[in-house]
Amino acid sequence: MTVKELRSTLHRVPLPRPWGPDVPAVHLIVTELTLDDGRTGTGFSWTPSIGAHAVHALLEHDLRDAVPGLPAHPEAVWDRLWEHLHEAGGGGLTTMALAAVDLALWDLRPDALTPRRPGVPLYGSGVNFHYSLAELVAQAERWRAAGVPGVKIKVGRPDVGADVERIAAVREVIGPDLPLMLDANQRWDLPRARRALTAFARFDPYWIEEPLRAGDLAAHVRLRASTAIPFALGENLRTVHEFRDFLVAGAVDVVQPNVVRIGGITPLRRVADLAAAFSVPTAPHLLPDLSAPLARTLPLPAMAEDVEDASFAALGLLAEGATGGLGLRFDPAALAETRIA
Ligand code: SMN
Ligand code: MG
Repeated sequence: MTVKELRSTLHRVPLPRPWGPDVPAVHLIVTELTLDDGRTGTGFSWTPSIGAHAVHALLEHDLRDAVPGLPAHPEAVWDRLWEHLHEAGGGGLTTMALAAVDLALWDLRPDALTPRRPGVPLYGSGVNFHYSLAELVAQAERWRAAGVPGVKIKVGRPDVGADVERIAAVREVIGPDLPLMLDANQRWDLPRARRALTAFARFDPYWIEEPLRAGDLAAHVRLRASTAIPFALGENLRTVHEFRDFLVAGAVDVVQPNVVRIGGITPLRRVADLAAAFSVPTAPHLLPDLSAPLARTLPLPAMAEDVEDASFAALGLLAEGATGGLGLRFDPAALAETRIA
């Protein structure tokens, strides 16, 4: 069985709850991959605001003519296409484009998401850096009412005291025992990270996420020596090699590959297998429609995350009656309405 044709479209989808003044919408690139027997798989790539047109261009100009005749096998296609695109970078835009092909190939496999376990906890994840204290507390109250098994909030204000005030308010709402994750989204340098984590320790953070610039392994190793708070990271690592280096250095406690940025299910599984060999669990980053089902297929899953009002379902992009291996069916009318290229 071989691949016959690849097509892709680009979409801009407004967020009902913007992720900040600069992120009122997210971008989605949808692929249709047809095999020589006529079967079609649907894949996608995704990015909040940066790179969507470039990913679409890579698919149209550099991948569309490279896929016909390839075996309909995700592992084989991934390695071939990664080499094909590598001149433009081993990870980043290239792997975001590759993901759209890889996911379409997995969609053609009915066993793509066969679970190894019944479920993984789905924690409440807030893109709430721009929320006022009152809005943040209201969100924590929604999560408490929903009975979520953990919550995550953004930190990284210039004034550590302002972060402490927000963490204390959320701790107060959720109680002393519920896992409370903190996500700095790479906002600190080493001295600021040390100061902040010292101030946060009394709230018993379940993990600190992306305390430093994502690729700066040496700084993570140095920060590690001054705090016992576990490190979660990986949404901005884009190759298996980068994950390997963090694991070997002992600089990560929970890996968080993003299924799109890493290049699809094929490399995400390679990362999760590698991490499990280091006794490090995997929490697939974002994309709640896929991350939770994907987490159930992994050797050592941590929690999966649910960002309020951000799933494809919540964005009105899905139709009933999914039949493919990914369990997603995009609504043709919603795709037509949001299409920009
Ligand atoms: C996050 C990153 C990108 C988009 C939404 C949310 C965040 C998370 O870092 O980990 O949930
Ligand atoms: Mg994060």
